[in-house]
Amino acid sequence: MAQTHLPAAYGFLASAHTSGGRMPAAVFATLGRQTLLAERLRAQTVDAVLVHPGSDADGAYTTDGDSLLLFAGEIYNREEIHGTLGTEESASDAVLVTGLIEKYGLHAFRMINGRYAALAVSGTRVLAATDHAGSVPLYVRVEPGRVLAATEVKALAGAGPAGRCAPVLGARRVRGLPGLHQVPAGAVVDIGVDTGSAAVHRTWLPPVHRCLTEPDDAVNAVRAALDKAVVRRLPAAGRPLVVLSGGIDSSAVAALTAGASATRTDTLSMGTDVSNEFPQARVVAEHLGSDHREMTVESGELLALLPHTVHAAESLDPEVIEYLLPLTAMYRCIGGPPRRVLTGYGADIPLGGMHREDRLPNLDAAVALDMDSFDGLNEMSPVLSAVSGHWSTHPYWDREVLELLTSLESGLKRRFGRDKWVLRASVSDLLPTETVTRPKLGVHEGSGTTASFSLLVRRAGAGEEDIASVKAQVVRHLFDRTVVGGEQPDDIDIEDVIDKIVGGGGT
Ligand code: IOT
Ligand code: MG
Ligand code: MG
Repeated sequence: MAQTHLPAAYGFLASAHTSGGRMPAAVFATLGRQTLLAERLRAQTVDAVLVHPGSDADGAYTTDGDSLLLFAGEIYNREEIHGTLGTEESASDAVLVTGLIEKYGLHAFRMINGRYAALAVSGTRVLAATDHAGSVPLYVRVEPGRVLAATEVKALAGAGPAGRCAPVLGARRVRGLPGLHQVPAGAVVDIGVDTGSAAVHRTWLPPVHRCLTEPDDAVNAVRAALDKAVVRRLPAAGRPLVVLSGGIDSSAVAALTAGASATRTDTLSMGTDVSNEFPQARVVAEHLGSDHREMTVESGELLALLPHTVHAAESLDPEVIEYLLPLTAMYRCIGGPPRRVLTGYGADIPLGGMHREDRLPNLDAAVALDMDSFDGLNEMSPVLSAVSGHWSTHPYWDREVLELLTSLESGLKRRFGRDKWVLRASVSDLLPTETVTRPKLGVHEGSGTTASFSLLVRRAGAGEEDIASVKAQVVRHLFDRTVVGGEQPDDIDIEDVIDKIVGGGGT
């Protein structure tokens, strides 16, 4: 049986070919069972591996002799899709996507509000698609006669020489892995397998307009949209788990979860021996009556997980890695059977929360820049929690919530001297005043991660002015070894890496 509270699959690796060729080994950081498919379609053959949390992957693919669809992740606007297709309520997400493709062709992906990567093979064509945020990363390698695709690029690292690989114009190439491209966020790549042609079509773009909405209307709209996004993400069975810092973003998610859930809510906070936000999270947990757990990670152990974070996120951005490191450590400590985890991640991007900027022109410039530059950072990747079997989902990056938040004029984001004002006002009846008015603190600050990483770099002998560049080199080095080179993160000693980079002026 598939797990009813989890997606049917977390990821996949696939080879669609008209000529032949071996599929690379199924190397995933994602933990799960693997199901192998070998389908001889009319015009091509598909070999695939689905990685999934339940005992089967039945809801993650469809096949009918001429076409095959692979789907990792989940859809949040299932009801609307049922409305247009007339499908059964029990239809799997893969069945819904197949129905949308039959009706709309590659434009199907414009219709979906979800957290997914999909591969649709039909005739001699392959469509490779991500959700609007590219929140389940997807990579492709195109050569005449064969297309490879995978939700983790490390699974394609052993695909052989890139000599015959075709370019995918408009898609980012991957460091150290010639021939590989990442499918852009909110895009579908239309590939002709026999010719190796590839064209990128956009299915979503961040809004660039801003709405001069009445403050009360904006507050009500944010509350309604966020509530809907949270409800759509609750588990069908079992308790929801919210990762809670006690900041406004995750506290709002926890409050809406507790209000809508048929069961009690579990909340979880992480901290380190250096720093934590435990008192602030406890205030929220007590107010909501959640079953709350705190976990403390020793900062040496935290930093030792840098290779694991890069291995899971496949990201080269050193700042993003600092945000994701404490979250990686936390997900690893959850333990037990696979859980559905709701986060407050991503709220600061459309609301400009990271910028502590009170001048409205600058605030909107920061929002516009961040909404233009998130693609490829992989900060929302499900692999971060899936390395321990858990499924994470981010209500603020629900397509409807994200569009609404992004498009509000900056005076609603910064108002009465407060950042993220519209969000704070929208949940002020659900949370203690001290939570609603609490200033922003980033996870990398609250856990002491940035400070601990800097200290390690300084101890290795780096000067103050070199810290940022050393960190960037460390992240690149870890990417080269764990993602490109296939080394296990457990086998890498982070202090050794830093010593070599600082001592040798590089590696
Ligand atoms: P922050 O907003 O502090 O945390 C993101 C989420 O991680 C929280 O909402 C919460 O669900 C979880 N979390 C954070 N700290 C803890 C903790 N101590 N215990 C348990 N859960 C916790 C960075 C940031 O400030 O995180 N993320 C930004 C965006 C980064 C910038 N990216 C970009 N420009 N593309 C964010 O919007 O989340
Ligand atoms: Mg936040
Ligand atoms: Mg925070």
